Amino acid sequence: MNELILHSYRRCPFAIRVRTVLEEKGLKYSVIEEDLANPSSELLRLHPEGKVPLLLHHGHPIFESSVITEYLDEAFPEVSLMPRAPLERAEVRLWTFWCNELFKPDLDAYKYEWPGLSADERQALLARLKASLEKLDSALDKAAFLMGPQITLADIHVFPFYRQLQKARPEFHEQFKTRHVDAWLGRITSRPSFERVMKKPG
Ligand SMILES: N[C@@H](CCC(=O)N[C@@H](CS)C(=O)NCC(=O)O)C(=O)O
Repeated sequence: MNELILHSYRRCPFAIRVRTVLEEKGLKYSVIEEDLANPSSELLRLHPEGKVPLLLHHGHPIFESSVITEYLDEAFPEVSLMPRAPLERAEVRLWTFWCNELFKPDLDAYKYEWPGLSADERQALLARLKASLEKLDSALDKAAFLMGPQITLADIHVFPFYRQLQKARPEFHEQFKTRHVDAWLGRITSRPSFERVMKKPG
């Protein structure tokens, strides 16, 4: 049985998290590229919500992107993507929580709901996004990556969402000043892992 199989979708930011970890660790894996409008019967059977990413390790299903990435980091510790100190490990998870629970919902609203928002809602949304991006920018003013000089799961969990926002709205840079975040994204996307992560299937 193939050791690592990932049900994925190339442009899904959650799946990009997992493929980045697999590539950064230099692991061999195979990808099942899902059609999200018509998911495979295996994905529907093994994931309670029928979503990607879903990892099979020796046939054991693991889902939820940050559960998968932490699992891979523990199962394949040679290249470590988590700090050792408990407080720093908590900080990585706080970045993940911030991204999933606060940043992403605002990004989605900015990308998809903008035309239907009232002037007050737009103002409130822009203020929250600005505060979020300032938080990221000031963390990245101090070091190359969110937790210091080395890439960790904090960066890997957050960057696909910032990249998505940057690509989705061309006027983005007129709204927000994100010099350090842009340099950070460039550092991540110029790593050899990223080209392989975004390679077209087939
Ligand atoms: N919380 C999940 C979110 C995964 C997710 O939303 N995946 C999307 C693609 S980006 C999906 O599979 N959507 C299909 C659906 O909702 O049916 C994770 O972190 O893995």
